[in-house]
Amino acid sequence: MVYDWFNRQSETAPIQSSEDSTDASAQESQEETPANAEDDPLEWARQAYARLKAQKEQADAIAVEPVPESSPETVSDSQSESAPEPEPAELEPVEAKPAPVAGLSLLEQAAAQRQERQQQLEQEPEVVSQPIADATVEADREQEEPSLGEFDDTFTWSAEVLAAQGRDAGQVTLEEIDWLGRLRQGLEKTRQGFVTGLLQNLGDDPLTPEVLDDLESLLLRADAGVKATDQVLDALRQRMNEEVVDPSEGIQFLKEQLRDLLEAPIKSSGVDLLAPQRGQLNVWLMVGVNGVGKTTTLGKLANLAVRSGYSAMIAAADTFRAAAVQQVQVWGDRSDVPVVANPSANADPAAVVFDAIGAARSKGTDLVLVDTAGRLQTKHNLMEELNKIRRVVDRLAPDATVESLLVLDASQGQNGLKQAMAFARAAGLTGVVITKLDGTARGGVALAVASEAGLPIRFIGAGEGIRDLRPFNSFEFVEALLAGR
Ligand SMILES: Nc1nc2c(ncn2[C@@H]2O[C@H](COP(=O)(O)OP(=O)(O)OP(=O)(O)O)[C@@H](O)[C@H]2O)c(=O)[nH]1
Ligand SMILES: [Mg+2]
Repeated sequence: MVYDWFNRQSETAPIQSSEDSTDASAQESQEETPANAEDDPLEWARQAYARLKAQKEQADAIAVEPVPESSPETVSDSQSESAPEPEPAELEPVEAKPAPVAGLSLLEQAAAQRQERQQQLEQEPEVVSQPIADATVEADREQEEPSLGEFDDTFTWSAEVLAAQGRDAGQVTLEEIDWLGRLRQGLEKTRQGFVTGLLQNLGDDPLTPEVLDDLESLLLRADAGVKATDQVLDALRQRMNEEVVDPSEGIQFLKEQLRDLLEAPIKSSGVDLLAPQRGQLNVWLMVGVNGVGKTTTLGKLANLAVRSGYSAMIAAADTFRAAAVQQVQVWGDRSDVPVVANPSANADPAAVVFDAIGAARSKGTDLVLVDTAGRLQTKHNLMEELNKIRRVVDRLAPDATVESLLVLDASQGQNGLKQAMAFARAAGLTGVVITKLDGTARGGVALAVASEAGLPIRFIGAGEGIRDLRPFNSFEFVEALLAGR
Protein backbone atom coordinates (compact mmCIF):
# COMPACT_ATOMS: atom_id res chain seq x y z
CA MET A 1 0.00 0.00 0.00
CA VAL A 2 1.40 3.34 -1.03
CA TYR A 3 0.76 6.24 1.30
CA ASP A 4 0.52 9.46 -0.70
CA TRP A 5 1.98 11.98 1.71
CA PHE A 6 1.23 14.98 -0.46
CA ASN A 7 -2.47 14.25 -0.48
CA ARG A 8 -2.44 12.59 2.94
CA GLN A 9 -4.21 9.47 1.82
CA SER A 10 -3.53 5.83 1.13
CA GLU A 11 -3.63 4.83 -2.49
CA THR A 12 -5.77 1.76 -1.84
CA ALA A 13 -8.88 2.76 0.08
CA PRO A 14 -8.02 1.83 3.67
CA ILE A 15 -11.53 0.99 4.75
CA GLN A 16 -11.66 -1.68 2.09
CA SER A 17 -8.24 -2.96 2.96
CA SER A 18 -9.25 -3.47 6.58
CA GLU A 19 -11.91 -5.83 5.30
CA ASP A 20 -9.18 -7.91 3.79
CA SER A 21 -9.08 -11.42 5.14
CA THR A 22 -5.41 -10.87 5.91
CA ASP A 23 -6.27 -8.26 8.47
CA ALA A 24 -8.99 -10.27 10.08
CA SER A 25 -7.92 -10.07 13.71
CA ALA A 26 -7.58 -6.34 13.74
CA GLN A 27 -10.81 -5.99 11.88
CA GLU A 28 -12.66 -8.12 14.38
CA SER A 29 -11.58 -5.97 17.25
CA GLN A 30 -12.64 -2.95 15.28
CA GLU A 31 -16.06 -4.37 14.65
CA GLU A 32 -16.60 -5.53 18.19
CA THR A 33 -15.79 -2.22 19.80
CA PRO A 34 -16.04 0.58 17.31
CA ALA A 35 -13.87 3.22 18.92
CA ASN A 36 -15.24 6.64 19.33
CA ALA A 37 -12.35 9.02 19.66
CA GLU A 38 -14.34 11.60 21.56
CA ASP A 39 -15.59 9.11 24.13
CA ASP A 40 -12.40 7.21 24.64
CA PRO A 41 -9.24 8.38 22.90
CA LEU A 42 -7.16 5.74 24.66
CA GLU A 43 -9.32 2.91 23.35
CA TRP A 44 -9.10 4.47 19.90
CA ALA A 45 -5.30 4.51 20.19
CA ARG A 46 -5.31 0.88 21.37
CA GLN A 47 -7.29 -0.22 18.37
CA ALA A 48 -5.07 1.69 16.01
CA TYR A 49 -2.02 0.11 17.64
CA ALA A 50 -3.47 -3.41 17.46
CA ARG A 51 -4.19 -2.94 13.80
CA LEU A 52 -0.73 -1.64 12.99
CA LYS A 53 0.83 -4.46 14.97
CA ALA A 54 -1.20 -7.05 13.08
CA GLN A 55 -0.09 -5.44 9.83
CA LYS A 56 3.50 -5.56 10.92
CA GLU A 57 3.35 -9.20 11.94
CA GLN A 58 1.83 -10.04 8.64
CA ALA A 59 4.52 -8.11 6.78
CA ASP A 60 7.24 -9.81 8.85
CA ALA A 61 5.78 -13.23 8.06
CA ILE A 62 5.87 -12.44 4.34
CA ALA A 63 9.40 -11.11 4.58
CA VAL A 64 10.66 -14.32 6.19
CA GLU A 65 9.33 -16.59 3.46
CA PRO A 66 11.67 -16.00 0.49
CA VAL A 67 15.28 -17.12 0.89
CA PRO A 68 17.35 -13.97 0.91
CA GLU A 69 19.65 -13.80 -2.08
CA SER A 70 22.51 -12.09 -0.35
CA SER A 71 22.70 -13.24 3.22
CA PRO A 72 25.42 -11.69 5.40
CA GLU A 73 27.54 -14.84 4.88
CA THR A 74 27.44 -14.41 1.14
CA VAL A 75 28.61 -10.85 1.54
CA SER A 76 31.61 -11.71 3.64
CA ASP A 77 32.43 -14.68 1.36
CA SER A 78 32.57 -12.47 -1.67
CA GLN A 79 34.66 -9.99 0.25
CA SER A 80 37.26 -12.49 1.24
CA GLU A 81 37.67 -13.50 -2.39
CA SER A 82 39.16 -10.21 -3.41
CA ALA A 83 42.13 -8.56 -1.81
CA PRO A 84 41.49 -4.88 -1.20
CA GLU A 85 43.49 -2.28 -3.06
CA PRO A 86 44.68 0.97 -1.47
CA GLU A 87 41.79 3.18 -0.48
CA PRO A 88 40.27 5.38 -3.25
CA ALA A 89 40.51 9.09 -2.57
CA GLU A 90 36.89 10.25 -2.39
CA LEU A 91 35.49 7.57 -0.15
CA GLU A 92 35.69 7.46 3.61
CA PRO A 93 39.22 6.74 4.74
CA VAL A 94 39.84 3.15 5.79
CA GLU A 95 43.29 2.25 7.03
CA ALA A 96 45.28 -0.03 4.75
CA LYS A 97 44.84 -3.41 6.32
CA PRO A 98 45.13 -7.06 5.36
CA ALA A 99 42.38 -8.83 3.47
CA PRO A 100 39.10 -8.78 5.40
CA VAL A 101 38.54 -11.84 7.48
CA ALA A 102 35.47 -13.31 9.08
CA GLY A 103 34.46 -11.49 12.24
CA LEU A 104 34.74 -7.99 10.84
CA SER A 105 32.48 -5.40 12.38
CA LEU A 106 29.53 -4.26 10.30
CA LEU A 107 31.21 -0.95 9.60
CA GLU A 108 34.37 -2.67 8.44
CA GLN A 109 32.38 -5.01 6.26
CA ALA A 110 30.54 -2.09 4.73
CA ALA A 111 33.82 -0.27 4.09
CA ALA A 112 35.32 -3.37 2.46
CA GLN A 113 32.23 -3.80 0.39
CA ARG A 114 32.39 -0.20 -0.75
CA GLN A 115 36.00 -0.62 -1.63
CA GLU A 116 35.28 -3.69 -3.69
CA ARG A 117 32.49 -1.87 -5.44
CA GLN A 118 34.79 1.03 -6.14
CA GLN A 119 37.29 -1.30 -7.79
CA GLN A 120 34.57 -2.76 -9.96
CA LEU A 121 33.40 0.70 -10.93
CA GLU A 122 36.86 1.80 -11.88
CA GLN A 123 36.95 -0.99 -14.42
CA GLU A 124 33.49 -0.24 -15.78
CA PRO A 125 32.74 2.67 -18.13
CA GLU A 126 31.56 5.73 -16.18
CA VAL A 127 27.83 5.92 -15.56
CA VAL A 128 26.77 9.26 -14.14
CA SER A 129 23.83 8.17 -12.03
CA GLN A 130 25.33 4.98 -10.66
CA PRO A 131 25.17 4.76 -6.86
CA ILE A 132 28.71 4.80 -5.54
CA ALA A 133 28.21 3.42 -2.07
CA ASP A 134 25.80 0.52 -2.12
CA ALA A 135 26.28 -0.46 1.50
CA THR A 136 25.57 3.07 2.68
CA VAL A 137 22.63 3.39 0.36
CA GLU A 138 21.23 0.11 1.68
CA ALA A 139 21.66 1.29 5.26
CA ASP A 140 19.89 4.54 4.37
CA ARG A 141 17.05 2.62 2.78
CA GLU A 142 16.49 0.73 6.00
CA GLN A 143 16.34 4.00 7.86
CA GLU A 144 13.64 5.16 5.49
CA GLU A 145 11.15 2.65 6.78
CA PRO A 146 9.24 3.64 9.89
CA SER A 147 8.92 0.93 12.49
CA LEU A 148 6.23 0.41 15.07
CA GLY A 149 7.51 1.28 18.53
CA GLU A 150 5.95 0.68 21.91
CA PHE A 151 2.42 1.56 22.86
CA ASP A 152 3.70 4.53 24.80
CA ASP A 153 2.97 8.18 25.40
CA THR A 154 4.30 9.20 21.97
CA PHE A 155 2.03 6.69 20.25
CA THR A 156 -1.06 7.67 22.20
CA TRP A 157 -0.38 11.37 21.68
CA SER A 158 0.07 10.85 17.92
CA ALA A 159 -3.06 8.72 17.78
CA GLU A 160 -5.02 11.37 19.65
CA VAL A 161 -3.92 14.05 17.20
CA LEU A 162 -5.10 11.92 14.30
CA ALA A 163 -8.33 11.00 16.04
CA ALA A 164 -9.04 14.65 16.76
CA GLN A 165 -8.88 15.29 13.02
CA GLY A 166 -11.73 12.89 12.55
CA ARG A 167 -9.63 9.96 11.41
CA ASP A 168 -10.83 6.41 11.69
CA ALA A 169 -8.76 4.04 13.87
CA GLY A 170 -8.81 1.65 10.92
CA GLN A 171 -7.24 4.22 8.60
CA VAL A 172 -4.27 5.34 10.58
CA THR A 173 -0.95 4.59 8.96
CA LEU A 174 2.38 3.91 10.59
CA GLU A 175 3.83 6.63 8.37
CA GLU A 176 1.73 9.28 10.08
CA ILE A 177 2.26 7.97 13.59
CA ASP A 178 6.00 7.93 12.95
CA TRP A 179 6.02 11.50 11.65
CA LEU A 180 3.94 12.93 14.47
CA GLY A 181 6.39 11.46 16.97
CA ARG A 182 9.23 13.12 15.09
CA LEU A 183 7.39 16.42 14.85
CA ARG A 184 6.69 16.48 18.56
CA GLN A 185 10.27 15.61 19.30
CA GLY A 186 11.48 18.25 16.84
CA LEU A 187 9.45 20.98 18.51
CA GLU A 188 10.71 20.03 21.95
CA LYS A 189 12.86 23.11 22.47
CA THR A 190 10.24 25.61 21.39
CA ARG A 191 7.63 23.78 23.42
CA GLN A 192 9.77 23.75 26.54
CA GLY A 193 9.93 27.52 26.63
CA PHE A 194 6.35 27.95 25.63
CA VAL A 195 4.43 25.33 27.54
CA THR A 196 6.50 25.46 30.68
CA GLY A 197 6.12 29.21 30.79
CA LEU A 198 2.42 28.97 30.16
CA LEU A 199 1.90 26.28 32.76
CA GLN A 200 3.71 28.27 35.39
CA ASN A 201 1.42 31.20 34.86
CA LEU A 202 -1.85 29.45 34.30
CA GLY A 203 -3.35 28.29 37.53
CA ASP A 204 -6.85 26.91 37.89
CA ASP A 205 -8.26 30.41 37.96
CA PRO A 206 -9.75 32.19 34.98
CA LEU A 207 -7.38 34.00 32.66
CA THR A 208 -6.15 37.36 33.86
CA PRO A 209 -4.55 40.29 32.01
CA GLU A 210 -1.26 39.32 33.70
CA VAL A 211 -1.36 35.87 32.16
CA LEU A 212 -1.89 37.48 28.78
CA ASP A 213 1.13 39.72 29.30
CA ASP A 214 3.20 36.62 30.00
CA LEU A 215 1.78 34.90 26.94
CA GLU A 216 2.81 37.93 24.93
CA SER A 217 6.43 37.62 25.96
CA LEU A 218 6.37 33.85 25.39
CA LEU A 219 5.13 34.32 21.85
CA LEU A 220 7.68 37.01 21.13
CA ARG A 221 10.45 34.90 22.57
CA ALA A 222 9.42 31.99 20.34
CA ASP A 223 9.88 34.46 17.45
CA ALA A 224 6.24 34.58 16.45
CA GLY A 225 6.69 38.23 15.46
CA VAL A 226 4.83 41.33 16.60
CA LYS A 227 2.01 41.07 14.12
CA ALA A 228 1.02 37.49 14.94
CA THR A 229 1.45 38.10 18.67
CA ASP A 230 -0.78 41.18 18.58
CA GLN A 231 -3.40 39.37 16.60
CA VAL A 232 -3.56 36.44 19.02
CA LEU A 233 -3.62 38.65 22.09
CA ASP A 234 -6.28 40.97 20.73
CA ALA A 235 -8.51 38.00 20.09
CA LEU A 236 -7.90 36.61 23.58
CA ARG A 237 -8.51 39.99 25.24
CA GLN A 238 -11.73 40.44 23.38
CA ARG A 239 -12.85 37.01 24.43
CA MET A 240 -11.98 37.78 28.05
CA ASN A 241 -13.99 40.96 27.92
CA GLU A 242 -17.02 39.01 26.81
CA GLU A 243 -16.89 36.24 29.37
CA VAL A 244 -14.87 34.58 32.08
CA VAL A 245 -12.38 32.23 30.43
CA ASP A 246 -11.05 29.30 32.40
CA PRO A 247 -7.56 27.94 31.63
CA SER A 248 -8.54 24.96 29.50
CA GLU A 249 -10.94 27.06 27.45
CA GLY A 250 -8.20 29.64 27.14
CA ILE A 251 -5.80 27.04 25.75
CA GLN A 252 -8.39 25.79 23.28
CA PHE A 253 -9.04 29.33 22.15
CA LEU A 254 -5.31 30.01 21.84
CA LYS A 255 -4.87 26.88 19.73
CA GLU A 256 -7.71 27.99 17.49
CA GLN A 257 -6.15 31.43 17.02
CA LEU A 258 -2.77 29.97 16.17
CA ARG A 259 -4.32 27.55 13.69
CA ASP A 260 -6.32 30.32 12.02
CA LEU A 261 -3.19 32.41 11.66
CA LEU A 262 -1.26 29.58 10.05
CA GLU A 263 -4.16 28.58 7.86
CA ALA A 264 -4.94 32.04 6.49
CA PRO A 265 -2.33 32.06 3.69
CA ILE A 266 -3.04 28.41 2.90
CA LYS A 267 -6.73 29.18 2.50
CA SER A 268 -6.09 32.22 0.38
CA SER A 269 -3.78 30.25 -1.90
CA GLY A 270 -6.77 28.06 -2.71
CA VAL A 271 -4.63 24.93 -2.36
CA ASP A 272 -4.98 23.12 0.96
CA LEU A 273 -2.41 20.45 0.24
CA LEU A 274 0.45 21.01 -2.13
CA ALA A 275 0.79 17.87 -4.23
CA PRO A 276 2.30 17.28 -7.65
CA GLN A 277 -0.50 17.18 -10.21
CA ARG A 278 -0.66 13.77 -11.79
CA GLY A 279 -0.47 13.51 -15.55
CA GLN A 280 1.38 16.77 -15.99
CA LEU A 281 4.78 18.25 -15.38
CA ASN A 282 5.41 19.83 -11.98
CA VAL A 283 8.49 21.92 -11.35
CA TRP A 284 9.39 22.84 -7.79
CA LEU A 285 12.25 25.26 -7.22
CA MET A 286 14.05 25.39 -3.88
CA VAL A 287 15.31 28.88 -3.18
CA GLY A 288 16.83 30.56 -0.14
CA VAL A 289 20.01 31.97 1.32
CA ASN A 290 23.01 29.74 1.78
CA GLY A 291 23.01 26.94 4.30
CA VAL A 292 19.31 27.00 5.16
CA GLY A 293 18.71 23.45 3.97
CA LYS A 294 17.65 23.74 0.31
CA THR A 295 19.54 20.69 -0.90
CA THR A 296 18.57 18.57 2.08
CA THR A 297 14.94 19.57 1.63
CA LEU A 298 15.11 18.68 -2.04
CA GLY A 299 16.59 15.28 -1.19
CA LYS A 300 13.88 14.60 1.35
CA LEU A 301 11.19 15.74 -1.08
CA ALA A 302 12.58 13.42 -3.77
CA ASN A 303 12.25 10.57 -1.31
CA LEU A 304 8.78 11.63 -0.27
CA ALA A 305 7.71 11.79 -3.91
CA VAL A 306 8.99 8.32 -4.67
CA ARG A 307 7.47 6.78 -1.58
CA SER A 308 4.19 8.53 -2.36
CA GLY A 309 4.09 6.99 -5.83
CA TYR A 310 5.29 9.86 -8.03
CA SER A 311 8.23 9.80 -10.41
CA ALA A 312 10.80 12.48 -9.71
CA MET A 313 13.92 14.02 -11.16
CA ILE A 314 16.48 16.38 -9.68
CA ALA A 315 18.03 19.32 -11.53
CA ALA A 316 21.38 20.22 -9.98
CA ALA A 317 21.17 23.93 -10.74
CA ASP A 318 23.49 25.02 -7.97
CA THR A 319 26.57 25.20 -10.14
CA PHE A 320 28.28 27.79 -7.97
CA ARG A 321 29.50 25.59 -5.16
CA ALA A 322 31.86 22.87 -6.34
CA ALA A 323 30.51 20.15 -4.06
CA ALA A 324 26.84 20.92 -4.66
CA VAL A 325 26.43 18.49 -7.55
CA GLN A 326 27.88 15.57 -5.59
CA GLN A 327 25.68 16.42 -2.61
CA VAL A 328 22.61 16.31 -4.80
CA GLN A 329 23.81 13.12 -6.44
CA VAL A 330 24.00 11.38 -3.06
CA TRP A 331 20.41 12.36 -2.33
CA GLY A 332 19.37 11.13 -5.77
CA ASP A 333 21.04 7.77 -5.12
CA ARG A 334 19.28 7.40 -1.81
CA SER A 335 15.89 7.38 -3.50
CA ASP A 336 16.85 6.16 -6.98
CA VAL A 337 15.93 9.51 -8.44
CA PRO A 338 17.84 10.55 -11.58
CA VAL A 339 19.92 13.70 -11.36
CA VAL A 340 20.49 16.03 -14.27
CA ALA A 341 23.74 17.91 -13.82
CA ASN A 342 26.49 19.66 -15.65
CA PRO A 343 29.55 19.14 -13.53
CA SER A 344 31.77 21.56 -15.45
CA ALA A 345 32.82 24.64 -13.54
CA ASN A 346 30.61 27.70 -14.01
CA ALA A 347 27.99 25.77 -15.94
CA ASP A 348 24.86 27.80 -16.59
CA PRO A 349 22.18 26.82 -14.05
CA ALA A 350 19.42 27.79 -16.47
CA ALA A 351 20.90 25.37 -19.02
CA VAL A 352 20.76 22.58 -16.41
CA VAL A 353 17.10 23.35 -15.83
CA PHE A 354 16.57 23.39 -19.59
CA ASP A 355 18.08 19.89 -19.88
CA ALA A 356 16.14 18.60 -16.90
CA ILE A 357 12.80 19.75 -18.26
CA GLY A 358 13.59 18.15 -21.60
CA ALA A 359 14.54 14.87 -19.90
CA ALA A 360 11.49 14.96 -17.66
CA ARG A 361 9.21 15.49 -20.64
CA SER A 362 10.65 12.61 -22.58
CA LYS A 363 10.40 10.28 -19.58
CA GLY A 364 6.98 11.50 -18.48
CA THR A 365 8.32 12.45 -15.05
CA ASP A 366 5.81 13.89 -12.60
CA LEU A 367 8.03 16.14 -10.55
CA VAL A 368 11.26 18.03 -11.28
CA LEU A 369 12.97 19.33 -8.15
CA VAL A 370 15.42 22.16 -8.81
CA ASP A 371 18.30 22.86 -6.44
CA THR A 372 19.54 26.44 -6.63
CA ALA A 373 22.55 28.31 -5.26
CA GLY A 374 22.25 30.14 -1.98
CA ARG A 375 25.16 32.44 -2.61
CA LEU A 376 26.82 34.00 -5.63
CA GLN A 377 29.46 36.70 -5.98
CA THR A 378 26.80 39.29 -5.26
CA LYS A 379 23.21 39.25 -4.18
CA HIS A 380 22.32 40.94 -7.43
CA ASN A 381 23.81 38.03 -9.38
CA LEU A 382 21.84 35.58 -7.30
CA MET A 383 18.56 37.33 -8.03
CA GLU A 384 19.46 37.55 -11.71
CA GLU A 385 20.18 33.87 -11.77
CA LEU A 386 16.90 32.95 -10.11
CA ASN A 387 15.11 35.20 -12.55
CA LYS A 388 16.75 33.47 -15.44
CA ILE A 389 15.92 30.00 -14.14
CA ARG A 390 12.35 31.08 -13.68
CA ARG A 391 12.17 32.46 -17.23
CA VAL A 392 13.51 29.21 -18.66
CA VAL A 393 10.90 27.21 -16.75
CA ASP A 394 8.09 29.49 -17.84
CA ARG A 395 9.19 29.49 -21.45
CA LEU A 396 9.95 25.80 -21.73
CA ALA A 397 7.10 24.45 -19.69
CA PRO A 398 4.27 26.97 -19.83
CA ASP A 399 1.82 24.20 -19.04
CA ALA A 400 3.74 22.96 -15.99
CA THR A 401 2.67 23.64 -12.44
CA VAL A 402 5.51 25.67 -10.99
CA GLU A 403 6.15 26.11 -7.29
CA SER A 404 8.84 28.34 -5.96
CA LEU A 405 9.50 27.30 -2.39
CA LEU A 406 11.42 29.55 -0.07
CA VAL A 407 13.48 27.46 2.30
CA LEU A 408 13.85 29.05 5.70
CA ASP A 409 16.02 28.01 8.61
CA ALA A 410 13.87 28.24 11.76
CA SER A 411 16.90 28.77 13.95
CA GLN A 412 17.54 32.09 12.18
CA GLY A 413 14.13 33.25 13.28
CA GLN A 414 12.71 36.46 11.95
CA ASN A 415 16.04 37.82 10.76
CA GLY A 416 16.20 34.92 8.38
CA LEU A 417 12.68 35.65 7.24
CA LYS A 418 13.45 39.29 6.47
CA GLN A 419 16.58 38.37 4.58
CA ALA A 420 14.74 35.69 2.66
CA MET A 421 11.91 37.92 1.59
CA ALA A 422 14.32 39.57 -0.81
CA PHE A 423 13.79 36.45 -2.89
CA ALA A 424 10.09 37.00 -3.18
CA ARG A 425 10.22 39.11 -6.30
CA ALA A 426 13.03 37.34 -8.13
CA ALA A 427 11.67 33.88 -7.65
CA GLY A 428 7.93 34.54 -7.57
CA LEU A 429 7.58 32.69 -4.27
CA THR A 430 4.53 30.51 -3.81
CA GLY A 431 5.27 28.87 -0.49
CA VAL A 432 7.68 28.25 2.34
CA VAL A 433 9.53 25.26 3.74
CA ILE A 434 10.66 25.69 7.33
CA THR A 435 13.71 23.61 8.22
CA LYS A 436 15.70 22.90 11.38
CA LEU A 437 12.78 23.23 13.73
CA ASP A 438 14.61 20.74 15.87
CA GLY A 439 17.33 22.29 17.91
CA THR A 440 15.78 25.75 18.09
CA ALA A 441 13.42 27.49 20.45
CA ARG A 442 12.30 29.76 17.61
CA GLY A 443 9.64 27.45 16.20
CA GLY A 444 7.17 30.30 16.57
CA VAL A 445 8.70 31.77 13.43
CA ALA A 446 6.11 29.73 11.55
CA LEU A 447 3.56 32.24 12.80
CA ALA A 448 5.67 35.14 11.56
CA VAL A 449 5.96 33.48 8.16
CA ALA A 450 2.20 33.24 7.91
CA SER A 451 1.37 36.68 9.25
CA GLU A 452 4.25 38.78 7.99
CA ALA A 453 5.17 37.14 4.71
CA GLY A 454 1.63 35.94 4.03
CA LEU A 455 3.02 32.81 2.41
CA PRO A 456 1.61 29.34 2.91
CA ILE A 457 3.90 26.97 4.78
CA ARG A 458 4.03 23.80 2.72
CA PHE A 459 6.58 21.53 4.39
CA ILE A 460 8.46 21.40 7.64
CA GLY A 461 11.77 19.79 8.45
CA ALA A 462 12.49 18.66 11.96
CA GLY A 463 15.75 16.75 11.69
CA GLU A 464 18.50 15.72 9.31
CA GLY A 465 17.11 12.26 8.56
CA ILE A 466 15.41 11.39 5.31
CA ARG A 467 12.05 10.97 7.05
CA ASP A 468 12.29 14.26 8.91
CA LEU A 469 10.41 16.41 6.42
CA ARG A 470 6.69 16.21 5.78
CA PRO A 471 3.83 18.38 4.52
CA PHE A 472 2.77 21.07 6.94
CA ASN A 473 -0.47 20.62 8.80
CA SER A 474 -1.48 23.51 11.05
CA PHE A 475 -3.52 21.36 13.41
CA GLU A 476 -0.65 18.96 14.01
CA PHE A 477 1.85 21.79 14.31
CA VAL A 478 -0.14 23.60 16.98
CA GLU A 479 -0.81 20.39 18.89
CA ALA A 480 2.89 19.56 18.84
CA LEU A 481 3.76 23.09 19.90
CA LEU A 482 1.44 22.93 22.88
CA ALA A 483 1.60 19.20 23.61
CA GLY A 484 0.97 18.64 27.27
CA ARG A 485 -1.78 21.23 27.42
N1 LIG B 1 18.91 19.60 12.38
C1 LIG B 1 18.55 19.83 11.12
N2 LIG B 1 19.47 20.05 10.20
C2 LIG B 1 19.09 20.28 8.93
C3 LIG B 1 17.73 20.28 8.56
N3 LIG B 1 17.67 20.55 7.23
C4 LIG B 1 18.94 20.70 6.81
N4 LIG B 1 19.81 20.54 7.82
C5 LIG B 1 21.28 20.66 7.80
O1 LIG B 1 21.67 21.96 7.39
C6 LIG B 1 22.92 21.91 6.70
C7 LIG B 1 22.85 22.69 5.40
O2 LIG B 1 21.93 22.05 4.55
P1 LIG B 1 21.97 22.16 2.97
O3 LIG B 1 20.81 21.37 2.47
O4 LIG B 1 23.30 21.85 2.42
O5 LIG B 1 21.68 23.71 2.81
P2 LIG B 1 21.64 24.56 1.45
O6 LIG B 1 20.61 25.60 1.64
O7 LIG B 1 21.49 23.67 0.28
O8 LIG B 1 23.09 25.21 1.47
P3 LIG B 1 23.85 25.94 0.22
O9 LIG B 1 23.69 25.07 -0.96
O10 LIG B 1 25.25 26.06 0.70
O11 LIG B 1 23.20 27.27 0.06
C8 LIG B 1 23.23 20.44 6.51
O12 LIG B 1 24.19 20.06 7.45
C9 LIG B 1 21.90 19.75 6.77
O13 LIG B 1 22.06 18.44 7.27
C10 LIG B 1 16.74 20.04 9.57
O14 LIG B 1 15.52 20.05 9.36
N5 LIG B 1 17.21 19.81 10.84
MG1 LIG C 1 22.59 23.45 -1.41
